[in-house]
Amino acid sequence: MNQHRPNGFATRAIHLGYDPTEHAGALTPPLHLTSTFAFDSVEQGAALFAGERAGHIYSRISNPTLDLLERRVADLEGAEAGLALASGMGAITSVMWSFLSPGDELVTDRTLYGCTFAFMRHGLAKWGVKITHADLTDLDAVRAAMGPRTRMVYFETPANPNMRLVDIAAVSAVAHRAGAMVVVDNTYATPVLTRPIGLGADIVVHSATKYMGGHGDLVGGIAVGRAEDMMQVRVVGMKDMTGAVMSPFNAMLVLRGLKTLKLRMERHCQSAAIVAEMLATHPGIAAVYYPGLAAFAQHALAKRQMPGFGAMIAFELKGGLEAGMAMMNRLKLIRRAVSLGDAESLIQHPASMTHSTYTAEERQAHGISEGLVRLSVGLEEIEDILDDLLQALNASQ
Ligand code: MET
Repeated sequence: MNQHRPNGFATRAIHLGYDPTEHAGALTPPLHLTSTFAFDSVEQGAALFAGERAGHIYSRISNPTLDLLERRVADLEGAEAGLALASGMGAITSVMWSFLSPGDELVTDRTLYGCTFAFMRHGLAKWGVKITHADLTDLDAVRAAMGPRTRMVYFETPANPNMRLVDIAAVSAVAHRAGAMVVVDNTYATPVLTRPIGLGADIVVHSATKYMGGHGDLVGGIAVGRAEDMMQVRVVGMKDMTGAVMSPFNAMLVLRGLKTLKLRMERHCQSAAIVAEMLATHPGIAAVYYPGLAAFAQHALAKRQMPGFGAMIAFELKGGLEAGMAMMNRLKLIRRAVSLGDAESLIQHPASMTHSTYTAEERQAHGISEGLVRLSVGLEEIEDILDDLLQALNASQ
């Protein structure tokens, strides 16, 4: 194995952990489309099952194509080990089932992606885990929420859909003092813009469906953290509880996406900053939530924690829900679709789509307004994105 470890982020995203000379000179890593692995002997198979030998047994447990992806993402996130899963929710649920037991408490932010919120409310709570939604942007509230049975603190930064940021280092310090582990959903920022492990988080989860894959052609998830913790998620959460393993084919697509992740994020950030400025000065807009705007409530934290501000923007029209829906229906280029991080710009209405898992009362209590519009700024030419938004905004005034 070629031991050379390049330094640069993009270089590692392209080369790390793969040596063509070990694979007939193939420039790109082979796709191991296999469900099972043949043993040399019964004894060797038994030794693999007993954990006395390293090697692959069955693709629900590990697979060489996934292995490369797991090592690459772990490296990019600054973590010891990684695990590829069937979806972002597969990653989140496999991590939580691995570490939480009945009677444990989970402290989480007020705002979460709809299906994560629903899993806690309808999954974990039903199995005896107490869920406390605290305002994680307020350190006193974080301290007050911690109890003797708090096992995990979980949050997204920026949060889906309203862009709230959480100070990863400060919250991790409070959580660790109380003996809790910290799990961060880093899907919006990607390791290009935030590396939570270096700031104190224990585990990072991702929907690889989004920026990592980057082309809207797969559903996948990733978890990274300490080798020991990832082994626990692999052999308990994923193997025994969720079975949420990523397919080798999707792992290959994510490996391909990773090669251009940094390049794409640079362009995504550049275009989103221009769109956010345009929205912030448009007469039809009531509020814009984008961490890069000087007027963003947590702009100082954004500058400290993120070298770039991402390409997700939330905003509200002066005409509220009705005006927002009319505007979205007038768009000709930007697609009305959930998901994010694709080459195509995508727009959606959280209250009736991604966050319809909350009741209207819950949305209000958790800071998700009914009129909020969520935009994922894509990789089209900026002039075309602006033209489409402007024609839709101006027509609906
Ligand atoms: N997690 C994705 C999003 O936030 C898809 C959500 S709806 C099933 O857009």
